[in-house]
Amino acid sequence: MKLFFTPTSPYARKLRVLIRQKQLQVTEVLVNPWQGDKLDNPLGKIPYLLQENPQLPEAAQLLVDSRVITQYLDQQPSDHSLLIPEENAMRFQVLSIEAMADGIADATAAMVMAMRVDSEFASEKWFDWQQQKIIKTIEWLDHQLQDSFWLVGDQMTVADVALVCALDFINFRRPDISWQQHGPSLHEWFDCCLKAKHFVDTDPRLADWLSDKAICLSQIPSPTNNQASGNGDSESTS
Ligand SMILES: N[C@@H](CCC(=O)N[C@@H](CS)C(=O)NCC(=O)O)C(=O)O
Repeated sequence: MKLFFTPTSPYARKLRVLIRQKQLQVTEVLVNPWQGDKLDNPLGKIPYLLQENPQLPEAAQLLVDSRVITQYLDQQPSDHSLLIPEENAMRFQVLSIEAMADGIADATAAMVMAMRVDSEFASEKWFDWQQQKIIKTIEWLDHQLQDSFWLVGDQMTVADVALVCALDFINFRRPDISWQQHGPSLHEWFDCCLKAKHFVDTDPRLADWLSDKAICLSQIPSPTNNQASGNGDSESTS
């Protein structure tokens, strides 16, 4: 299996934490959609996963969107417990919180993008609208932490992983958004979670270091990838 990612993407980080947590055998391939790397995902987005299972038709080997990929990875054989519970009520609660966390990352990425392009769409009102999505979701999630350390149930799930990645993405790209004021319990919880090894190892601030270490798309011999170039992340919005 190969996961195609950029080190600054909160969606990819969620998957990379999950891979480490479950000790799955996945090759992480560093790509840069903004610098012309040719991607298998027709949407031109990362992360995406290639299963490399010769028993499957080629089209079925490609998995796109991190929320599809979390479910796929969680179902892979592992000695570690599931990060998406099987019981329906908890399962959908976890998936819903994962979607909220990704929504926080979407709103943050949209603001980063808007600041980089000259867009009349990106008025002050539009920025406020994006920030309100983030703040209201954080306030809502802050209430979820009242009874237990984890967001759902009594062990870590994809909901926790996704939210830590999304909140750290705000800190990384929009540190001026003081989300901590709107989620004091979440703030304390976040600081504690962030110290865990898998989050430290996937810190987007390590991107420069990582680009030397990770496998680059341009180094993989494949006829479909022969136009690949570069691995920097200077243009990335994520
Ligand atoms: N919903 C998608 C979002 C993925 C996404 O937006 N990825 C960004 C990087 S963080 C991307 O590839 N952007 C390039 C583009 O949109 O062209 C997921 O969860 O995988």
